[in-house]
Amino acid sequence: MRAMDPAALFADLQSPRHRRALGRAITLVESSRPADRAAAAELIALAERRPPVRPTFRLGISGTPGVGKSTFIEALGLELLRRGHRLAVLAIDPTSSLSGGSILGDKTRMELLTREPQAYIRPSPNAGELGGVGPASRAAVLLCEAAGYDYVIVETVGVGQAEWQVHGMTDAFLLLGQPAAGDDLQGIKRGILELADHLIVNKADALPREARLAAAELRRGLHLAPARPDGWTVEVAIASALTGAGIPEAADRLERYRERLTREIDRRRADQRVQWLREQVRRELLRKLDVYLDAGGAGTDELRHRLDKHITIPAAAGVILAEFLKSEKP
Ligand SMILES: Nc1nc2c(ncn2[C@@H]2O[C@H](COP(=O)(O)OP(=O)(O)OP(=O)(O)O)[C@@H](O)[C@H]2O)c(=O)[nH]1
Ligand SMILES: [Mg+2]
Repeated sequence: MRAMDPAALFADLQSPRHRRALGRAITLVESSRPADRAAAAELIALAERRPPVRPTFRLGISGTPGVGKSTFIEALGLELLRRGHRLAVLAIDPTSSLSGGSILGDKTRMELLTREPQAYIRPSPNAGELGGVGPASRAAVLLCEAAGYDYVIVETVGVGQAEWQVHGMTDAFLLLGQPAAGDDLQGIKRGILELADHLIVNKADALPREARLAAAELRRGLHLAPARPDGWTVEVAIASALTGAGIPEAADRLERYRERLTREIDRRRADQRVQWLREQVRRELLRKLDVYLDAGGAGTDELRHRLDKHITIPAAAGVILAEFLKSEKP
């Protein structure tokens, strides 16, 4: 593949060719090829320097495997399009998901959305590792916004760490539950429940009574959590992504949340950037350390030799780390 010109690609994002350009742009920031890294960094810099004029909204959606996230996003997404939004979805590709989502039907279960000109769906290939959010997800959100999408949804499978990741990169976090998923708050881990700005029990069509019970249980769980500093009351709604019941209400509620947030959106976005920076620094450090360990610095024989010399792993690790840090000094 020939090297990409980031400036030309960025210009294409704002042209009628933006859809194809967005696909290429996200592929570029997801690329781990050393040759792509500089171009990706330049593209991200361009997007950061030229933020969209129209305010944007970033919504994270999570829930245990099979809870109905994709079906819900399809229903909510169509509702958002009716309300005049342009919607981008960073979705999980179920064929690569640990959830073992059905392989029947559309790849992402968003068949109708896929056909909408005002919607863009990008299946993420890395659901297995981090619940669908990878290192490039933040950049992908930025690029969607640069391409004119004012509503960006990030879908993730609830695997513990993924919820924190998505919460840290979005303006609102919606957690989906389902009826009769057993004890302990529908399988939602405590701590995760408290991250949610919105809670919805899906599949109310199939098990209406159980859905109401599940909602009541979640409300009790929320009661135990400390009150939020922003004063927002987290409600637990029930809905059916399949029949569409409760979907307009969910969109209303999100819209209200968005209006409220306008006042403090700058602070929330600033927090997101700080987190992004931290992640970037950590990732870069690990990458360099791996290069060091793989290369001359401490090859396998060398490491084995160190172990013989120092006997314990912690002692050997300490020495190697100190040497690595010294080697990084200018
Ligand atoms: N009865 C009923 N079934 C639903 C509803 N929403 C989703 N489903 C079904 O639940 C199954 C899983 O739906 P998905 O939308 O793929 O769930 P998901 O959470 O995205 O799954 P993963 O991405 O694989 O974790 C599918 O068979 C859907 O048709 C609903 O509201 N009611
Ligand atoms: Mg899904």
